Amino acid sequence: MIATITAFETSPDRGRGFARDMQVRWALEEVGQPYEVRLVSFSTMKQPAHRAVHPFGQIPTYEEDGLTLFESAAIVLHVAEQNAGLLPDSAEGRARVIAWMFAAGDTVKAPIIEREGAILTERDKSWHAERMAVLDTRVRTRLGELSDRLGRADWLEGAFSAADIMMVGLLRRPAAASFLGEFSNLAAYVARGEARPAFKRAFEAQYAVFADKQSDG
Ligand code: GTB
Repeated sequence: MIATITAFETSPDRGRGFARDMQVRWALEEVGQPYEVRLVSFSTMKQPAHRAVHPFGQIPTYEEDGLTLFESAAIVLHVAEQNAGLLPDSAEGRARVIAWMFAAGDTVKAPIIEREGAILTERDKSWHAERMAVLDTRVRTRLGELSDRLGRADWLEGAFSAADIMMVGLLRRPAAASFLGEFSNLAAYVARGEARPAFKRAFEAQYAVFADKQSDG
């Protein structure tokens, strides 16, 4: 049975691939696993049928042979476990890749999401500039630490892995990407990810959803 994932019918990112179905699409493209996409509206996501698959009424989800999953990192890990190419052979290597996937979803993501939220919801506050300076420092510190660890390596843990899908996906978000000019190895790391044929296929597929909507008028 072909896996079905869900994605935004109308993504607020206008086809820039910032929504989390992008990481799932990328993983599926990397391993060559065919998949179908069910596009959902914001209201459909909140309906009981979708909530049965995703308790929080969000995308992406993954359905295959009676298995239903939510959370992009969990889906990417499942795809990586079912197919060769996104996890190292050794148990130690796999554990380290999974640690990096957690880092992308937690330690590195936290200051980036906080900054993103402040830009979206606190612009009109009298203390906005002061708070942004604090949040900018937090993002810079975390990206600096990531940059130090990556050093001159191409990927986080040896060969390209599921960890790189999650980390590059995070670093592409505007609240992080606007700092990449200060960290040349991270900028090159993101560019290396985006240059992969599987990334390009995934990007084009999600962009086509936006482009189709535009041509519908
Ligand atoms: N931790 C979950 C995961 O990784 O799967 C997070 C899932 C999530 O945040 N889903 C979002 C969603 O469904 C879409 S990706 N939101 C609708 C809702 O909650 O009602 C987050 C996202 C959305 C939009 C942009 N953008 O426009 O730039 C970027 C990222």
